[in-house]
Amino acid sequence: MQNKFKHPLITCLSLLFILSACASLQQQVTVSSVQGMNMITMEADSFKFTPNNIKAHQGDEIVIKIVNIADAGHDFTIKDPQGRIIKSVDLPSKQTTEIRITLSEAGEYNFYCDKPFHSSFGMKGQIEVVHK
Ligand SMILES: [Cu+2]
Repeated sequence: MQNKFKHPLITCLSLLFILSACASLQQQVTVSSVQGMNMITMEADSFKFTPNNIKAHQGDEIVIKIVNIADAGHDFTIKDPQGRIIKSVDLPSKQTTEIRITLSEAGEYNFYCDKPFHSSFGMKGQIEVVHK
């Protein structure tokens, strides 16, 4: 009984490992100023965010406009450099959601989709916040 259970679990874990290895960071994109607003447009799909590697400046309030092109609902959750969740927003299928975040600290803000297993499939990324 235990052996029967072990094999599918190992197969599943290996698959997750392979998938997460695919989820590498894309080329870094810097938040740009559009009519005085620090904007970034992002695409959410099953299972990735594009871009997933963003650079911004400390103290700035940024607007992330996320277009969920997938047939499935997703989520955008972001943590500050201390690992505290500062925002968690639903991204309904085929809709555009705008998220405002103030980047008060320098460091790495990690974001991900909090739906089960989506982040291990690659739905994650980072905002690197640097001093002005
Ligand atoms: Cu998702």
